[in-house]
Amino acid sequence: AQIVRLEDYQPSDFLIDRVELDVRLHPTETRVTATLVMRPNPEGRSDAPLVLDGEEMNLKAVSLNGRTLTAEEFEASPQSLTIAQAPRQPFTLTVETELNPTANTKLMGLYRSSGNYCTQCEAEGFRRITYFLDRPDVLSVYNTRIEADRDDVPVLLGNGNRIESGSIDGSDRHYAVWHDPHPKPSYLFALVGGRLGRVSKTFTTMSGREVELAIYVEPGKEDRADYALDALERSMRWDEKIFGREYDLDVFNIVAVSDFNMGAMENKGLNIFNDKYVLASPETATDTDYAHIEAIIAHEYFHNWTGNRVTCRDWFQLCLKEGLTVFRDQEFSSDERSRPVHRIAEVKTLRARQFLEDSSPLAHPVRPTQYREINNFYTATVYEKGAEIVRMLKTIIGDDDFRRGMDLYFERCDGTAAAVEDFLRAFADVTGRDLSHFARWYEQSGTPRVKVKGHYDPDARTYRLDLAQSTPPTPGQAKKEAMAIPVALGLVAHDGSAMSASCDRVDQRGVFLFDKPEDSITFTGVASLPVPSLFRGFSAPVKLSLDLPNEELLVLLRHDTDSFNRWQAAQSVAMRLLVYLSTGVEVADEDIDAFSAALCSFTDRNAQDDPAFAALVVTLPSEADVAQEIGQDVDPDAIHRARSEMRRRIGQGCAKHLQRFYETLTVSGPYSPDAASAGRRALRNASLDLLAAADPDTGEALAVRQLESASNMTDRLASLSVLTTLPGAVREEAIARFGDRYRNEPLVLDKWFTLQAAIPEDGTLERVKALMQHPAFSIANPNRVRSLIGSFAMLNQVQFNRADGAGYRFLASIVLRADELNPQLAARLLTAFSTWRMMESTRRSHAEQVLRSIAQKPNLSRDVGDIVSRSLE
Ligand code: HT7
Ligand code: ZN
Repeated sequence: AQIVRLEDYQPSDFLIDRVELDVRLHPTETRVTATLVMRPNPEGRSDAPLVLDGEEMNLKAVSLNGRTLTAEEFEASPQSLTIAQAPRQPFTLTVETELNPTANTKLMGLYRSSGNYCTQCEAEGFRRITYFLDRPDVLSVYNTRIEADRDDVPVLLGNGNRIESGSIDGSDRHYAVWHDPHPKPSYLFALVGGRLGRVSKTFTTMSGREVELAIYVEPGKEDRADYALDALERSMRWDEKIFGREYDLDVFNIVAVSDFNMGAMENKGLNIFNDKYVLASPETATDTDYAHIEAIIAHEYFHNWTGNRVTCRDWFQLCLKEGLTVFRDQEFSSDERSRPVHRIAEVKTLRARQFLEDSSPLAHPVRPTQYREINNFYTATVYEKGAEIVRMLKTIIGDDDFRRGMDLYFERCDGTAAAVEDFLRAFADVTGRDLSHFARWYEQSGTPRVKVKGHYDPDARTYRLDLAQSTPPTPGQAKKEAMAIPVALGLVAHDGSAMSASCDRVDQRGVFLFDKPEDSITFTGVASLPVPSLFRGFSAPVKLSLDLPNEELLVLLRHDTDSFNRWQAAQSVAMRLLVYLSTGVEVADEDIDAFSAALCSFTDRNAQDDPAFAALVVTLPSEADVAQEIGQDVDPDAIHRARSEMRRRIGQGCAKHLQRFYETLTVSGPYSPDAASAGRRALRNASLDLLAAADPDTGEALAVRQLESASNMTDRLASLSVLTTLPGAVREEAIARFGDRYRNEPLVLDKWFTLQAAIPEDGTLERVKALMQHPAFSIANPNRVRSLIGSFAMLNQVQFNRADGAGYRFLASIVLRADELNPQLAARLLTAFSTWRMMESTRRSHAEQVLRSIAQKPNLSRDVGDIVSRSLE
């Protein structure tokens, strides 16, 4: 397959200033007439033919400046439309095509979901609607006329503002015309037609303009959109306050659909969402669901400035909009909720997904330099590591300069398709700093390792830190350079008393910029042996190796002023014990008891004031985290046994405290998803989990009682989750009753699929196969496939990685089936194999065999072909 390279970027030879789109919706024969007002690009080649992109296009007619072209004047295939002798002056090209939205199972372009029509154009879906210059640096003003049957499709939505609507005389059809005044790339185009319920409210912007906010959902589910609508309003207010960004149209519409490849899409003025990230009620959604809805509503809204007003020059610049927008949504959630708790959640995800990717055959830079299939680059690296780069920039230059740099970036780049260089230039210009070394974060893949050793000199009262950095080789990058790493740090006295140490290499914000392979810094005025607290707030996406003994880590857990590092200290001790237990290194009982005792007293001190934080501290690293830490010859069964044993020991050691939390942290009154109530539920349910690990009979009784009496999905699902760890008739009965109770709630059944797919027992593969026959399951629906099959492959370490290879063979069979319908979905499932090289040899050879057998299949999609070949490299 053809490889697209960053170094080959050329401006488009033609531009499209205006697009008039006439779409006549029909289930199988939708007619699209595109009238494109075009001109040669002064920056393009002067003798180039006009080549428009297409995919599965069915051309009906083409005319130039009103004259129908003869067959000799153009060349058309399903993939392209070429006019060799295009005019050298402005011209109008009119192209008519026909599509079949019902047969579109790829969910790219125009397709149907539950009978409604919707579109998904990012990255290259617009070419499935009409022939076009389908690239993000071609910006056009769109007018869209949508026509459909009035009874079947009463709601017609497009980008921008609605300027006209009406009936078509003498027929049962109606139409609406939408005008979007903001020039945009084709990937931000959207339309929706369907039978939909609506909730709305008016928002007054900071300059006093009134904007109508509306969310469209399946009729009857309107009340489940209230929280999303509220989150939208809060996001708009926050972007005004924090970044000075105001909304720029008269309406902002969101539509929830049940078949969607990703979370949501930021189409200008018409966001389309996976319904999972809109619909919420206490009966159907957990606290985590509410938090995700809030974050994704904010994320898509924030794209209005970071992505839409300033868009990307080419798809290599994807992090310019995605990394920056993730950073913005993280900041929003931190301001709306608890900043330390949110930071820990971000880092957990980053490590679980991005660090894993960075150490796998699929590792790539935040700004990749080549791709075969762009859909495979919507990755944790582009999104989450991309956000970490923006955060590091802010850490290095400080809050005020960061805001000044953002303002300059918006001022300079508004209405343009920009590159990462434009972004960095704004910050270099406002600060006078040279950011060329920092820019390496966009180019170099792999997670840097920072090794640190501390040396205390009691006579000189100095403390020296020796630092060394290195980054392991990744595909295509054998040799690595040193990175510019901001290290936020401090020293902690063993008894927690304040330390008045100072170091001239550390700035007034407590940050040392470590930008050489090796360096040393010395603190003076250090009265006693300190414990170093490094990478406070996780100031850089690196792996730290600093061999502090457990007792010193527990000093940090007790006394560090940095919340993130308090949590990190507990995780580091837990990880050390889990790795030892998993790999046969002897662990003294006293070490586990000391850790357990430290956890008891820590949670005891924090349970009432900050239960959400305490819940994170008592939660052990996952089995996948431990596998990643071990890194080679991984035996998932040994890790599972080790983690179960640790949970049991901590549950026993802390039983009294846990029981007390369980009894006292109840939340009274009607359910509210606010962070304080969610925090109480989180610690209470974490306590239940550990109590059940320590004493299955008591745990089972408590969980059954909670399942029956719970007044919200958070508590109900948590108790069912605990029961899934306790094999037997009670569990099976509980699973069956839950499935029956929610048989008409697909989003709840997704949770039910996930819990069962994650059961770490031998029967799970058969259970998953049986659940594929459940009436609610469909291989064509991404949410169902991800919750059942994706969870099995990504969450169930022991069963996916079965020693007999059956888990791998099963996933391969599903990937091949899914690939025929929806290649994007299939390719994402296949990334579960990215850990195969770290497994022990039997599993490794099963995985390799399965990957090779997939690679040999004829007619693989480009998406799956790309992932399988990179996984084997
Ligand atoms: N910008 C959006 C990406 C997206 C997408 C990409 C490929 C295929 C389908 C897709 N749906 C949405 C979502 C976002 O990050 O905001
Ligand atoms: Zn995004």
